[in-house]
Amino acid sequence: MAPLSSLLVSLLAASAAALPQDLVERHGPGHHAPKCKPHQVRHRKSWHTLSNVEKKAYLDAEVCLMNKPSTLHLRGARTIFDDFQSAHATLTEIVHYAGQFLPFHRLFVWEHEQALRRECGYRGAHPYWNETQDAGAFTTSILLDPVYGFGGNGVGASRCIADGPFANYTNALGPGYAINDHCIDRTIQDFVSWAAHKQYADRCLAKSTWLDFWVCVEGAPHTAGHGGIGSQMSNPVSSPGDPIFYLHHAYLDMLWAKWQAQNPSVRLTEMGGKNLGDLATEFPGELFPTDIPPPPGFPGAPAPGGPGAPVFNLTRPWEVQAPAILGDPGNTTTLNHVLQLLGLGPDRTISQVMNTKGGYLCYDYDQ
Ligand SMILES: *[C@@H]1O[C@H](CO)[C@@H](O)[C@H](O)[C@H]1NC(C)=O
Ligand SMILES: *[C@@H]1O[C@H](CO)[C@@H](O)[C@H](O)[C@H]1NC(C)=O
Ligand SMILES: *[C@@H]1O[C@H](CO)[C@@H](O)[C@H](O)[C@H]1NC(C)=O
Ligand SMILES: *[C@@H]1O[C@H](CO)[C@@H](O)[C@H](O)[C@H]1NC(C)=O
Ligand SMILES: [Cu+2]
Repeated sequence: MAPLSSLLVSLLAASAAALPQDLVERHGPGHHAPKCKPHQVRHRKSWHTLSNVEKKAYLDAEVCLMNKPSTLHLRGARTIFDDFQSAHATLTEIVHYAGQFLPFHRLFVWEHEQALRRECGYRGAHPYWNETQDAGAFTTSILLDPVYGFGGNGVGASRCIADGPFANYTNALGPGYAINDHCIDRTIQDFVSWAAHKQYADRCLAKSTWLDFWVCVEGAPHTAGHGGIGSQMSNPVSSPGDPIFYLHHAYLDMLWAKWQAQNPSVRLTEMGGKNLGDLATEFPGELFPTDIPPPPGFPGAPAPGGPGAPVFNLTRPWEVQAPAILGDPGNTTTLNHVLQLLGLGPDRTISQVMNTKGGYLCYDYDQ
């Protein structure tokens, strides 16, 4: 009985063009992916609510990734931590300002969690940084605790971080595409971090379509975390050199999951947007909010090119091959789009990462 009914289900599914997710699951690159069972769902929590023991376990596992030799030998990488940063650099052009922005970073953070667990014995779920709580005041966030956190702001002209578990790490890559030894650096800008305020996150959560939501999130909430921490974190290419990157992107992923949960029957399959990312050009949204003024005491966003505005060299060097667009050849991102990981984990289609507990992925959030 069971084999017959499952055969019927497969036949029905195969003939239904309306079920691309099922087709991709059975024929796509991840058809051997284990299913997520309810008792296996890992619950991701805000960093601010973790116990010191939980914080230490996460930080120790990240230090462990920084001490493990590279397994993929991606461009410039010496450690597994570097492999992640290097993959992000190589893929930068196609995974930002494009429809796959949130899906790619969802999978990227998931594989980071997998690596912490597989390589370093981490047993928890990936935490996220509830940034609304620290908006306008990143400098005093408990995230930057020297013992139970990521260490503080950069100091001196080099902007190297001077305390915390990552103080002595030597990044092999960055800024940008450069292969270049340097410290983990930070230049926290509280006026930029104001864009992490709840009113900007809520504005995104109130959007009714995927296109409006994605563009909104890649604007203010995304910009606030990167620009608010500054230095390496604000570089679109090499930002995963600062481990805060992973808590920032888990936060944006939480916003997406929260938005999806408001209308799952539509939003678990709603995709679209430009298929060809091209960094700073033709982004359909605004990168820093201008419609809600910051409170008194905050000078607002730095003028483009003015003092305080970061300057990046985003020219891809000749030895970094332009990443290909795989799975959906048109101009619009679809559920068939293949999210490339360059070996960090198996490539996945967007349809496979739409639901955080839908099969391949297996986690949820505390909000
Ligand atoms: C996140 O921060 C907001 C304040 O901006 C707070 O209301 C909310 O409870 C926090 N969420 C969690 C899960 O701690
Ligand atoms: C970093 O190096 C300094 C100087 O050698 C040392 O005092 C400090 O304990 C080191 N920190 C870590 C987290 O290894
Ligand atoms: C920017 O990076 C490219 C590729 O690495 C390099 O050829 C170029 O000289 C750099 N430009 C500046 C202004 O540093
Ligand atoms: C895709 O975009 C390119 C460049 O803008 C354009 O020439 C082409 O006609 C578009 N193709 C489709 C199918 O819309
Ligand atoms: Cu990114």
